[in-house]
Amino acid sequence: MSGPAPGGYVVGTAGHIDHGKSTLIQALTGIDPDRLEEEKRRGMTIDLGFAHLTLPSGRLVGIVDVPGHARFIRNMLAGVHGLDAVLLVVAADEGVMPQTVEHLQIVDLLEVGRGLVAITKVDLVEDEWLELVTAEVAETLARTCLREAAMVPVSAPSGQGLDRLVRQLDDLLAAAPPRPDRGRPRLPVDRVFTISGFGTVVTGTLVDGSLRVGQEVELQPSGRRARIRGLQQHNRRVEVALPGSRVAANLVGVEKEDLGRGEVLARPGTVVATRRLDARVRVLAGGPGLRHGAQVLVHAGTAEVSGRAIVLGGEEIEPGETGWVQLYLNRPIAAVAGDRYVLRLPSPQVTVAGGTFVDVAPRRHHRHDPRVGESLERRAAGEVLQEELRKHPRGITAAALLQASQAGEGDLGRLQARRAGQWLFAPEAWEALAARARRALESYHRAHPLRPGMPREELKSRLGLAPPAFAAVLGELIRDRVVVDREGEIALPTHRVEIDAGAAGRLLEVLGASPFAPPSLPEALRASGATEEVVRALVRRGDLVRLSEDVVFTRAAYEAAVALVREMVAEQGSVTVASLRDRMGASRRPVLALLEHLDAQRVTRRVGDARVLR
Ligand SMILES: Nc1nc2c(ncn2[C@@H]2O[C@H](COP(=O)(O)OP(=O)(O)OP(=O)(O)O)[C@@H](O)[C@H]2O)c(=O)[nH]1
Ligand SMILES: [Mg+2]
Repeated sequence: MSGPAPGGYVVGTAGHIDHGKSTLIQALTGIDPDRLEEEKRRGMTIDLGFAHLTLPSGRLVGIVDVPGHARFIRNMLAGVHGLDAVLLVVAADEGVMPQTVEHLQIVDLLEVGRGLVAITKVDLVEDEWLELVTAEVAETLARTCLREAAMVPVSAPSGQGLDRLVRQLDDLLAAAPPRPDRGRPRLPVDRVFTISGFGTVVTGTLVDGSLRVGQEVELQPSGRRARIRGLQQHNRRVEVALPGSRVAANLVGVEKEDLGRGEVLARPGTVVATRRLDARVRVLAGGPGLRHGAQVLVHAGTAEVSGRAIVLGGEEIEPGETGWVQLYLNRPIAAVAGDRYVLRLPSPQVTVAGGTFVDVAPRRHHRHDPRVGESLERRAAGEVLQEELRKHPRGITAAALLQASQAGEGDLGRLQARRAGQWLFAPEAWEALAARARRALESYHRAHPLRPGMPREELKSRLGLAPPAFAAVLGELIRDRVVVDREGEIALPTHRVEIDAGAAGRLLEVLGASPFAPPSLPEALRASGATEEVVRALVRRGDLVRLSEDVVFTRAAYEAAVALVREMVAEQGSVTVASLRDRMGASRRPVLALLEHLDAQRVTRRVGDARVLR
């Protein structure tokens, strides 16, 4: 059931300078992630590097290789968003060093949660030393979200341990949950370049939704519009890029000079830029703490923006504590609630805290108003509710949702949901449902062009909804004019019954040739080449009137016959099969069918052998 994700996975390296991150990636993938001339000259990674790998299971993994040098930590920070797992690299000869710790802190603040440790350069140390280093790494990991990460000793020159590392990575990713598709794709840009003949290309790790060739997109915070001309994943062209993978998008309508890190490519109008954000913050233990009013560097996605931290409900958040802050930025960033971020202090340059944005469009708060913290708590709980809602693509009742997420009734107010009766749907789930209904009806109309629509029961099973949910959903879909109700069946608003004019014309001609004594329906069908389906459609359109299984009149003949019956009843008081047959010059069969039909229509009433008008 849980095969590799179709879109792929993204893994990032982490670790101190010179510990062998890039060498390991090259040994694993055959791709040198150090692509800059300066990197080659200086023998170190300066900016993010990229490679990719197919694991034994078939999993496609995009790799982001980060620099270890403390001076390039901002580049590292641009590479760690949206990772499925982190590959922490610690050199056996040096052990845990400052950026081992700092990278780990960052990974921990971003809650990457899944990781693997490569102890590199084992060819340079004795076994006892390796044991000491392994113990030291385990102790360092113990206080972080990577406490359960496996450690694999490797050596790049000899290839020792590489197979095991690859297998461990495969196992690790097998346990990774599928990336959520929230119907709101975002690609925080981490690289921009031009390819002659193609123009501007941006790359990044795609989250929250998929992108498609031909789509109109918007870049935020700049607000520039562009169109996707082409997409690539791991150097292969794709029509659709799925969330949770490395993506290169070739854009029409923007220049390289207009773009850079911090821009987020998204569908127009789906992501806004903001300078004020409310956030839950965790301050690192052993650091300086976070004072009210502190100047900070905010790293989120691939953006880095300076601003001020307004501590809510106190003067300082102490090392090791959590609290609430309002971040007021010098420039807007494109973020959504639920995004993770890291705070650094500009001088001395140190990673101090991180957490989750809870509100990306907040007001200014009274710092000491206790209600602010409470309302943020509730908002954060709303996120929990939203998360829970996303797990139910076929809808969930409000009561069940509250129970599943342990939230209160009041939290429903902030929930972004589509309501259908008692049922709630995440906006993207609703969109998907409407799209499924549209697709099902499109193909139904194609297969049955003469039917007014699809029976409700069939649509219900196509949508896979529980009966009470279906009734509510259908009501909403009709209200939205996604679908319409045609004589109790469900159709697309654009569906018109298009009767095969040739066959229909011939049928009307055959039946109209002797209007009161038409051939039986099977004969008429044979003579005209029309089908039962055409008959039903002509009856629905009013061109034919069906009197019995095998007697069908044209509308004109029917109306004339009814007029004749009325006239005869007016003249003679009643009408019999025999008298009507004589006047119509028809055989008994159609006349009988006509009178029985008129009885059933409650136009006439039978009295003995005769009929009178009702
Ligand atoms: N003996 C030995 N040397 C290694 C091994 N792995 C890497 N090296 C050497 O260590 C040095 C640094 O390796 P890099 O891969 O550039 O290290 P890095 O972690 O990418 O460094 P930054 O990107 O600058 O943080 C290079 O000279 C490598 O050849 C190993 O397993 N054994
Ligand atoms: Mg490197």
